[in-house]
Amino acid sequence: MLDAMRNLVIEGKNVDIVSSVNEAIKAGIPVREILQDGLIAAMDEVGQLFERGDYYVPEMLVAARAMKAGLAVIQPHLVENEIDDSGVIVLGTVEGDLHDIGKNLVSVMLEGAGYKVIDLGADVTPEIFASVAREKQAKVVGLSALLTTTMKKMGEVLEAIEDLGIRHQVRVIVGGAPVTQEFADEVGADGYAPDASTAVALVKRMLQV
Ligand code: B12
Repeated sequence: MLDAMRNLVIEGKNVDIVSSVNEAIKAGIPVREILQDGLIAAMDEVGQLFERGDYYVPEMLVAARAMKAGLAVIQPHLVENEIDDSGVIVLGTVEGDLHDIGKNLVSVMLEGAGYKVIDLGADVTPEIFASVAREKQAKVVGLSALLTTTMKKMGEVLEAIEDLGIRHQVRVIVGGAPVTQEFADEVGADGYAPDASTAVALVKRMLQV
């Protein structure tokens, strides 16, 4: 069933994927498994097809659309808790980067864990991150980047936050496929997580202290 689901994403079947995910839920496959071994695994394969030159940007785009359609089906199942007022989280993909699937997943999982998330979308400038963080008194700012060229923007967001004088009030966490703990340390971020579930655990730890 998960094999078939992966193929539907890879082929960009954004209508059939909805019934496939619904069937998997009905069959009792845990939603985390559908997410990890179905939808996310499919995007990894799409990335490999692109690297080999078998897929181009249009094919990646239709696959992304199918992934989003599947994600929308499982989204309500990921929400577990009441909204927690312990802190606003501002989230976005950095300037120049249009990849938003991973960031959306982090957003869904954080909301699912009960946090209030302000999602700024993709291609967000350092100034916007900083000014919204100040205006909304964010406790955490989460930055996503999928390109090695745009991950450098993360350092600029930290500088913009510093420039507004709010660095001591806000924790900055970073993620996205090319980002590592080492890179997070280099740019002076407060935390890094390799996936959405780890991101939730990281935020929970940060907001407890
Ligand atoms: C789908 C896709 C696209 C779609 C994006 C659609 C969309 N709305 O997102 C489109 C077609 C637009 C696209 C465009 C391009 N893409 Co593209 N794309 C991909 C692809 C296949 C999948 C990305 C994805 O959604 N993965 C699934 C999600 C769930 O994983 P994730 O993003 O890593 O997120 C997880 C973690 O990283 C983490 N996380 C993510 N964000 C955050 C944030 C925080 C705070 C935390 C804590 C954690 C966290 O949690 C997430 C969930 O577990 C990847 C290949 C890959 N395997 O990554 C290439 C890939 C990222 N793209 C690539 C390239 C080259 C491009 C283009 C430059 C192609 C071109 N020639 O035009 C353009 C760039 C456009 C731009 N300016 O951004 C390269 C990047 C290479 C590099 N080293 O920089 C990749 C790696 C493909 C490849 N193998 O070559 N792409």
